[in-house]
Amino acid sequence: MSIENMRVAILGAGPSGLAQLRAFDAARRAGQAVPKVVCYEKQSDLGGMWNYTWRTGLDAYGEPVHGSMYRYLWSNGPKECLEFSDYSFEEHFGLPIASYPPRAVLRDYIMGRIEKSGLRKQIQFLHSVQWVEYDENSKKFSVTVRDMKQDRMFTEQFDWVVVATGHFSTPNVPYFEGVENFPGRVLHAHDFRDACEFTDKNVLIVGSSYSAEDIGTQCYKYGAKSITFSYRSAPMGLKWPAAFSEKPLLKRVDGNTAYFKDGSSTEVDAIVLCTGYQHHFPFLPNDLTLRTHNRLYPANLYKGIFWMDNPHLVYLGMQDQYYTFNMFDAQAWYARDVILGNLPLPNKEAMRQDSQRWLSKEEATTCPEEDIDFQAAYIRDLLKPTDYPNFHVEGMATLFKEWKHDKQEDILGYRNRSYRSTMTGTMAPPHHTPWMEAMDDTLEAFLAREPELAEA
Ligand code: FAD
Ligand code: NA7
Repeated sequence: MSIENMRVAILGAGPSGLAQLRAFDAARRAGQAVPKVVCYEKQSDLGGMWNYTWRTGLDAYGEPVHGSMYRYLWSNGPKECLEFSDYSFEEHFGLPIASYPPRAVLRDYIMGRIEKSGLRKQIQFLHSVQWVEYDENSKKFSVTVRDMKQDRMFTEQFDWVVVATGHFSTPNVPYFEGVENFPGRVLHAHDFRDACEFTDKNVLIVGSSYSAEDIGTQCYKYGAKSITFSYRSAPMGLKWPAAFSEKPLLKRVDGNTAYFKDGSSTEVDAIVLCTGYQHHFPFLPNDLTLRTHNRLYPANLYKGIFWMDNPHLVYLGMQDQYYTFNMFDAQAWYARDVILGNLPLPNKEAMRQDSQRWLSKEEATTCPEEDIDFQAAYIRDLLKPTDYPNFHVEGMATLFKEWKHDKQEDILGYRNRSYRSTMTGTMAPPHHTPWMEAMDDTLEAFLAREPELAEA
């Protein structure tokens, strides 16, 4: 079949799906023949997780709400570590900006690259993918989609399917004894929207990873009285101010009292379960479904991308993430080149062996610094054979390590730091307002040159 007659479905228009659209567009601009690409997105706009919604539970059309982001969310890593290699922050904003932007600023950046390329028209918004099936005889996928506005189903055939539906949307919600009688609010991080709800409250946060740390510090910033973290495996061990404490795993709840594994207890007004997310693909049959926990190298994916039992099914962005936007680009460029026939796919045994080598390496890492180096090596491996503009992956790894160190030193102040872009060489200017005092998370407030005035 000629490339032009081939059809590719991209499921999801978040950073991963958009990377795939951009990768095909770059090939087209370079004069290569490209397949017909259709992207189905269940939200009304592009941007994926970076779109804020006030909704929780189901959306206006009865589909599960994708968004897990909340008001006042600021990047939890330096923007210099997620910069696109083919579209720098300076190109987008026309001037250097501080290293830790709020959500709206990063969303604007993601969208800017797509709007500039005119790729929006390839996305069918308010279209939710319901089912994907593969037919061995025709070698085609049938993708069944719900047009949410019309409430109508239709099915189309594709030669390749790219799953880019994210994996931080379906909450993992453990049960704790007595929680059904807890008199205050109990929610998962997926449904957390506004820290102001917890002003003057004693908040218990279960979990010890990114969501726990960020929702805990955010509640404190907006006036929570105390934050108690409860960990399953290990405490975060950061230098917490007096209002914070770390406890072992929650054992049970009785009234407002939370009891922990070490026998201690504390009174709390609200419980936020920051207990992670599930990889969840309700639109895929058993034999095409990726089943994994949140890890740097999910099993059964060649190059972390191709479903080994049927490599015409591509998964993007399914890894646990230090690197984000530019890793998705590296994956999308690699997938594109395989789809275009520029890169060969080896036989199944060779794919299995390659995957096994990476899995063994991942299992041998012993600390976050080694995890960062592992993900850098993975990205380098993807970049080598493609024409994605080369970038200083290892330089970014150094920035990630600095970031880890900065957080260790000052969990409430690390967002005031500046880093140098490995893309443009520009040192980020300091932000006009320290993070703990920056209450306005709008793009306008962030880009303003004036410090934010503290409320009288
Ligand atoms: P997503 O952004 O989740 O996009 C997936 C898209 O698929 C969505 O648009 C969704 O609507 C769509 N979709 C899902 N199911 C269907 C379906 N059945 N049919 C059609 N469309 C569907 N990363 C950072 O780099 N820095 C940060 O500071 C940061 N903070 C984060 C904070 C939170 C609270 C969360 C949850 C994540 C954060 N991340 C952060 C990680 C973030 O997930 C990635 O940056 C990025 O959004 C992942 O892109 P993605 O395209 O793979 O998935
Ligand atoms: P992560 O990074 O996957 O972390 C999940 C956390 O939840 C981690 O601390 C787990 O503990 C904990 N967990 C999971 N199950 C349980 C149970 N049953 N009991 C107690 N604790 C549990 O998810 P996050 O939401 O923090 O981060 C995901 C993304 O959102 C990330 O990109 C951020 O930027 C925002 P463990 O350490 O495994 O024992």
